[in-house]
Amino acid sequence: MKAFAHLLLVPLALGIATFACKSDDPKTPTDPEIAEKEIDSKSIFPALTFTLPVELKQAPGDSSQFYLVEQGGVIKVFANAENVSTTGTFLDIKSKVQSGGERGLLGLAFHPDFKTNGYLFVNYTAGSPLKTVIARYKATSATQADAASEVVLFTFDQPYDNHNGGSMQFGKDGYLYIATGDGGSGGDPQNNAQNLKSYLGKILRVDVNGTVKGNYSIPADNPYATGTTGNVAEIYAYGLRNPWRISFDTDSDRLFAGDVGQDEREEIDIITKGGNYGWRIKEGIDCFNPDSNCNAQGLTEPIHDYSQSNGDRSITGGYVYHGTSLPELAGKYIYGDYVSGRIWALELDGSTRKSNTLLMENKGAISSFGQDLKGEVYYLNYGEGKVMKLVNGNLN
Ligand SMILES: [Ca+2]
Ligand SMILES: [Ca+2]
Repeated sequence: MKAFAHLLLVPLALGIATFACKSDDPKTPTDPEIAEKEIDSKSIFPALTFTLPVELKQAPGDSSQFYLVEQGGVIKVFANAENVSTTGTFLDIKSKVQSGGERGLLGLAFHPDFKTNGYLFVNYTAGSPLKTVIARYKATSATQADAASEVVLFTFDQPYDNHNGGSMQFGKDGYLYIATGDGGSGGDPQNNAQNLKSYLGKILRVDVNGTVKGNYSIPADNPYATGTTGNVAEIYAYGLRNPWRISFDTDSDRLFAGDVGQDEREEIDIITKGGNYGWRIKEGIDCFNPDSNCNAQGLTEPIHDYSQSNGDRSITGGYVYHGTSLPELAGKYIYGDYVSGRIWALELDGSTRKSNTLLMENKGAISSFGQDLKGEVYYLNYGEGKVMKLVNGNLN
């Protein structure tokens, strides 16, 4: 694993199978020149250092604080002020969480009515044999959730330690969208992503306000809502390998996913209901299994994909920028690569790619992006434990 040795940390890996490296000698980058040199990033809460940060969120309607998920099972809360020097523990469920490698507390989503009902949802790996748990907690205040308030919505088995997805977002439809990985190993040996009877390799969608399934319901227009075929009723879309970070464009309401590739290609998908995003038949735009002449009928191609040949080996999906401080990024999807530390801006024209611009390089192990309520974009440096913000390099 020569290519990753410089990271000096256990890779969160996000689906980087340890046997997945084909090129030990990454080629010289061929990306376009950094066109938007004024864009930089800075450590925005310099006094704060976190342990293996994997998620940054704000609660609906409250710009005064941030919530940061540490992979080991803790959610920290802190004031949205550059000079902040202290954090609080919003939730500590370390005792429930199996963490390490790609396992851990991997996702957080606040109920759209969090201010009134105090509900938040988490996605973590637990137990032996390993499973993913989707659970609700209740906060007693904006700075304290009740660790004893867990209500499990559902769980599903994880056949391997890696590829656990974990990202969760609420749509404007009020439903909770959940990204799951293909279960793990390499090459999806169980063919889970194409199996509609498996929770793995999917985008799931549930109604957290319902009780038909106990503590949630199935949206009536989910593709397999009736469950009569034996297909998983929670499925919204399928054919994903390890969607590591999904987000809604707060303007267009489109759902973006960064799907981590195997040995060759990383991809960005716009997720639509019932879509099949191809894995393990395809990896990005290439056939994977079989490795040539694959049947791509009915598969949705990525909106953008890139080769791993430049040392970019693990996409981290981000957010569509809607802030005010960097107008040149308005409406562009900001994403990065965990291994190379590069960050790009993808510009779409309708549903086709217009441009893809390299913004920054060597920004560390980018485990996640975040977006505040004003639309500004942040990312997390996993190894250094820092919250970084995209800023105007001429002003900072
Ligand atoms: Ca797994
Ligand atoms: Ca795909």
